[in-house]
Amino acid sequence: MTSTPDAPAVSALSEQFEAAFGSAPDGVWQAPGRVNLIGEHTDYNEGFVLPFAIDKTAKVALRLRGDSQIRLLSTFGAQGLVEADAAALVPGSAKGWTKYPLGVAWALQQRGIEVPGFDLLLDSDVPLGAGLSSSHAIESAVILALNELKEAGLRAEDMVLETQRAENEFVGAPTGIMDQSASLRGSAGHAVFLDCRDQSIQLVPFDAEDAGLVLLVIDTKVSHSHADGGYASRRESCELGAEVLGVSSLRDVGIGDLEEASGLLDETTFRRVRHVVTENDRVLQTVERLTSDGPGHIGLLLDASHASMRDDFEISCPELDLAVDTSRAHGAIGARMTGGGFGGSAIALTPVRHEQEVRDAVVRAFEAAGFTTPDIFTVVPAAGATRLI
Ligand code: GAF
Repeated sequence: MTSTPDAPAVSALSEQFEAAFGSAPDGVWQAPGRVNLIGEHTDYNEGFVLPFAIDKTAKVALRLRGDSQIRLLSTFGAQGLVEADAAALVPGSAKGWTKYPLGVAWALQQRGIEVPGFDLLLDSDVPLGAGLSSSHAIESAVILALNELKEAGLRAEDMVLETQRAENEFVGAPTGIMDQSASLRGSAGHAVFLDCRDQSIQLVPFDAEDAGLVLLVIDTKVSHSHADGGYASRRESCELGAEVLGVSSLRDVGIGDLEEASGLLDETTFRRVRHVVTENDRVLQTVERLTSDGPGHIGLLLDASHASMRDDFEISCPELDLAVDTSRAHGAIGARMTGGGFGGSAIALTPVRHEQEVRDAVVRAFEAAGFTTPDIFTVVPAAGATRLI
């Protein structure tokens, strides 16, 4: 299924840009958020991931300027008009959503691409802080726009690395390459099976509807940030594990090596390593099952992935566990937290006939636990980043 760009909304954004900045944008670009079906915290270990682009997007109307002034505005307006100087961008200096376009401009400059000032208006329906990668949706739309307008000739793989540089060095979040790969390289109706070692991809058909299923996203409303310590400390544990085991990355550790690894690593590091090693294997199994049998046959792998993140990697939280357990108890065939963890969203692969029951049960369970009411919606694999006008 394709998400058809909403033409009136795109013209409205263009008109709003003109009203704010005095003339029409050079164009409007759109990039989606993502859910990850499976393969968590494997990307920065050169492993495997299986995310897909979702039918929720960030749109940017953008026009290059003849000077070095950058002016940034959003339709949700929390920060008002933010100004910066393209010739003096400093990592760590920006705030809120403006970190992402400024980070991309800075990263391109580090690559030797001259980025002048620009005016930018952002509109986005990717929920913020929900673990659906609203930040990479903005970065992907902006890098696509600047790459095109500057005729920089970057390939998708290069744009993936430059948005990673923006996140790692400008924003200060030590994230990998999964989210922007899904956003930039996603395809309607498909999950993106990505080998993070060489960025090769295989598009794997994922049609839940055809299998009588829906993929529910349960946004727990527990907001998280990858610039907080939890994500970084997991990454450090993986690096330590690889160093002690004498490999360049945990990609080179197989399930058969785990027994020996348990004697070499401290208990916590071993559990972190075990998560990554078994998660890589689950991604491969999921791809195999999707290809041979379809989405109705991956439920147990999703469940096992969640258990591994909860118990070995320790990145779940009570709200995510409750969303997963309640979904399973009310008919979902598999459920797991998705994304970096410590909050954000869970996904629940649910037979259509149980969809309402799962939705109601999760809302009731959150109420009974005294948690904030979650947002629950369905997603389908949608197209990757593109220019709209
Ligand atoms: C976040 C990061 F941005 C990704 O790179 C990835 O590590 C993910 O957490 C965990 O799988 O979304």
